[in-house]
Amino acid sequence: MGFTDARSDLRFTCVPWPSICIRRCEEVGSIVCAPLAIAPRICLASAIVLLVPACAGPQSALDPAGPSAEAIATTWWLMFGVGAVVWGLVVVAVLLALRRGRALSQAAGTRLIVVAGGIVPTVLLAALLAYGTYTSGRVTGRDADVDHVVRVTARQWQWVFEHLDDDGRVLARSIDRLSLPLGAMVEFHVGSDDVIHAFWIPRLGGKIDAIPGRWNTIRLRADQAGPMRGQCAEFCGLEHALMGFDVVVLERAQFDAWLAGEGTP
Ligand SMILES: [Cu+2]
Repeated sequence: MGFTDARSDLRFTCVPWPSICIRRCEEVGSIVCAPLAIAPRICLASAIVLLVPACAGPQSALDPAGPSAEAIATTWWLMFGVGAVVWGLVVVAVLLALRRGRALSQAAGTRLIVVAGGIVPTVLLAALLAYGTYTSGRVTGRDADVDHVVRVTARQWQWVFEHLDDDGRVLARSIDRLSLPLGAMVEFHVGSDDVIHAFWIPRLGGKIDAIPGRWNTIRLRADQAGPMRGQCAEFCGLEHALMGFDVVVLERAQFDAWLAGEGTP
């Protein structure tokens, strides 16, 4: 079932509703032609992808609880917005081209390719690169003053957290449960006993690799005491999916009491 467009000499195949009817197939009435049916399906798939997982929860990078995660989430939404606008413009351009049903002149085609295919993407990507570079300082906490230091050691299949004093002595130690002081910038020294893992608390910031024989550093701050979870973000073996940990954010006095062995988080 279908028809051949007289002007373009293209053969169109007809498919049934539901879809938007851009052109009419005379043989079967109000149905859409196959080349155009893809647009609403992409819309539906995009809506499902956006709505099903939601954007909140103890392990959501889009539910930030600190400055680093805030910078990442803002960048993500900015890129999503720009991508959505570009996608919408491309769909509109395709629909307009199909409705017109005739080719552009050589000069207009060249101009379109240079502007839409060269200048616009270059400007947009350069702007996003500049913004990403500008926010990278916030993401890693590079210039922040440090209030507390935690040594993080990953191993199959555990996270060991050691809270250090100014001389590097261990004040408190916990496994698969990380206690943090509310509103304090914490510097994490991240290493591994065996294979490469990755330390990641999505609500607080980006991930950083835990590499045997090396200590990587990242600074994160928790500004909310809400539920939080961390997860190994590097496939490290068969039990990788179970290599998560709880994050407990305590008021400073509570945290100090816990650190001194007077409380239990
Ligand atoms: Cu791991």
